[in-house]
Amino acid sequence: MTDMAAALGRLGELAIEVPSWAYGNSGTRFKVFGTPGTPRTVQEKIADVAKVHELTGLAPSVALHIPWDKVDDYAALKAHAEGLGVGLGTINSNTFQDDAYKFGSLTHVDAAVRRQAIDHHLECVDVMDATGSRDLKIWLADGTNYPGQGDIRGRQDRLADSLAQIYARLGANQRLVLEYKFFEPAFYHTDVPDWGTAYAQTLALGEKAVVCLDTGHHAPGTNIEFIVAQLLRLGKLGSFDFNSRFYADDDLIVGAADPFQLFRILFEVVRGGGFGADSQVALMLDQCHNLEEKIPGQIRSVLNVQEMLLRALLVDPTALTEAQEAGDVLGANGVFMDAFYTDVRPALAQWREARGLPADPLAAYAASGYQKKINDERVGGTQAGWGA
Ligand code: PSV
Ligand code: MN
Repeated sequence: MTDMAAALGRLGELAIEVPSWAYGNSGTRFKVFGTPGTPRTVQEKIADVAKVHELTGLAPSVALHIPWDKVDDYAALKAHAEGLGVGLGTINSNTFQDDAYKFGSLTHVDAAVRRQAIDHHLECVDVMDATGSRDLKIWLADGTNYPGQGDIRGRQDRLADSLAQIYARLGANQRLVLEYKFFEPAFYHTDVPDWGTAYAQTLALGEKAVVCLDTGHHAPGTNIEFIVAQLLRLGKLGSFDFNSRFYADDDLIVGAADPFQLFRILFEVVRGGGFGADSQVALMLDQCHNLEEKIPGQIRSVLNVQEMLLRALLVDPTALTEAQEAGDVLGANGVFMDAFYTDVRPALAQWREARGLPADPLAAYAASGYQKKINDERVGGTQAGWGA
């Protein structure tokens, strides 16, 4: 196994972008429960992100969602975030909550609706110019519910055309990140259902277009780490939306449902050069905390990624390659599993303390009084939510 000190030596490079919407209320299509202390504004969401970062050192930036996080002055918002010690990250577009998009957005048959959806993305790039964000992340709800309802091929062609118009607006250092999801809200076909489609569409656009892999967006049993390895190999893995799922797109805490899967994914990330200061792969969360408290939920999430990354870094690449090349099936598997089964928590606690961070960030949060403070302060107004 790789030496623990050597593995810990790489851990300081880990940064996880957190989603603004995780700090607001969310729920299922049956009910959105309110929670005391929930932010009313994007500024309050950012304050909560700053708390997560202060206690973990892991969440230096927050992804925004437009129009949920729309403000008049993005330069002021950036200054607010930086004043709290965090930055503004990916800008997420939203073409799934306007009546005009009932039958699609970037794929719609009506040129006027397509125009509206394209213009929304151009507005998002304006926001990116003001915030200094690198990435425009596009997840589309476009699809159909019944065979024959839409022209699958025509929709693909219109999608390509719409994306090209958005791509043309990007600055030199900006990227278009296309996210795929196999179903929901469309139940028959989805216009960007899989990594192959996202790959084909982004390949046609050019170098500044890459793919977002949301771990919750695959059919049960899918070998996600294979997709990670393949997209890294092809130079098209732009970002992750981490979360975990038991059934559909559950958006639960990353690593909660299947820690071993998270380990396998992070191993391929490290193996493929997707981790580290030189990597262009953005590690993000895309989660909702419907029942648990949101800030501890986010702390637990970033810690889960950190723990599993450290285990992945413990895999000895030389020993693994030797066993693989010798056809030593069980030996290779053993190298892998030894790292996975290592309890890294004591070493991590020491590592945190050495860096001036609390050994146990969740306990530190509970002791901080922050939750009581925001519960007391954030009274009145409208709690932020996903607006469904
Ligand atoms: C919808 O499934 C979704 O969760 C996508 O994963 C996006 O990343 C996110 O919403 C925000 O739009
Ligand atoms: Mn996502």
